[in-house]
Amino acid sequence: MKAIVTGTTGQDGYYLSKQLLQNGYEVHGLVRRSSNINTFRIDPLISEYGPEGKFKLYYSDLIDSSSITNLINNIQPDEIYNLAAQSHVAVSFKNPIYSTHTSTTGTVTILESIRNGNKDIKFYQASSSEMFGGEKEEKLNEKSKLNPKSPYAAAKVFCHDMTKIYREAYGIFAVNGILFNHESPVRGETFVTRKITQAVGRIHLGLQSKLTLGNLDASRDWGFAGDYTKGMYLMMQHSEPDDWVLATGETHTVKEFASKAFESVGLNWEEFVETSDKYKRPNEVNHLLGDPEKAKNELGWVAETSFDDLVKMMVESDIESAEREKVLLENKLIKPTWEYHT
Ligand code: NAP
Ligand code: F7E
Repeated sequence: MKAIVTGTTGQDGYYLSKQLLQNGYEVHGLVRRSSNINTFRIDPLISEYGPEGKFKLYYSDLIDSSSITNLINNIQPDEIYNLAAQSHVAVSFKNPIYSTHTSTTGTVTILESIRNGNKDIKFYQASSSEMFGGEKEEKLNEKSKLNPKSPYAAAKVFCHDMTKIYREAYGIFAVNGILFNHESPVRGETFVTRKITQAVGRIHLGLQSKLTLGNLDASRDWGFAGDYTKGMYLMMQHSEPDDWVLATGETHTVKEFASKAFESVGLNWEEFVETSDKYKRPNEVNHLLGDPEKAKNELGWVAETSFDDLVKMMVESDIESAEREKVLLENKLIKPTWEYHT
């Protein structure tokens, strides 16, 4: 089996590529060119499976339609997982055109390539719980109303609808995975969970004194990314294409996450966390809670990692990172960088 994974250098790209390679797939990953090599997450996979083996990488960009179409035509994959996106909600308010353009152009380019080329290629779209715009305390499922509140979410709604349209109009096996927040030790450092666990690791080792956050009352249904990429794969193996929610069915506030993370190293979060409007959004999604019943019944998927285990896993990993950082700082091999992070 051959799969193309867009966004292979991202958090989900890492876990999904690893699981597909372990399942015997040939994985073709799309990497966008940057001035520094940005394959740090997938370097272990490159060492184990590539570049002459089953893990093959290509420079491409979602905006470069011709490169994507050429790759699909040349590789003739069985499955395409479209994970690439400018995925930071707060950044999408600052870069709305880029955020919209990358998601939408990339998705339609792939769907058009399948329609005009080989209609047997299966397609996975990375849809998001942000599309619901969660306001009240209710469990959200595949039938809940979409009410996007950011350029990021609006672009995802477009991609979600186009995936459905290509499924219904052309009979393409195109699925939407509506995923609630999922995190891991390789989560981007500017998402709130990782920002917190990274700070906890640094504070624990005396490398940082304060953590500045935005809205502490927002609540999210947080799961572990490695569980969710297994769900993506199961959707692609289902007999019929459809849309599925992946979530834990539990929600926690940012405050609760911070409290649990600091508590795990014996610290009281209130002594270290301060807030600033700088990290608040022009429009906030206040409450997200998913209902994963359909995925459980039809795919046999459940989120296996608990909230407590997720926090513990991320804090432990960030303590190890802080230990390495401390050695480098003490030997003046690096300079402190956290104040530049958003
Ligand atoms: P991520 O870590 O931010 O990874 C995004 C990936 O997209 C990276 O590989 C990035 O490349 C790539 N990318 C960004 N712009 C691109 C462009 N113009 N052309 C080609 N590649 C580009 O995100 P993630 O957490 O793995 O999420 C994967 C997907 O699921 C995203 O579409 C996200 O919107 C969606 N999603 C995520 C969650 C979640 O909680 N994680 C929930 C629902 C949906 P670089 O490495 O070069 O930056
Ligand atoms: O924010 C609040 C913030 O940036 C979570 C993406 O993967 O999941 C992610 O989007 C909450 C928000 O994730 C800070 O206001 C407080 O209410 O970690 P986040 P997100 O916006 O939920 C969805 C499902 C996706 O699809 C996205 O791609 O935390 N918050 N203080 C903060 N958030 C950040 N980033 N930084 C803070 O200092």
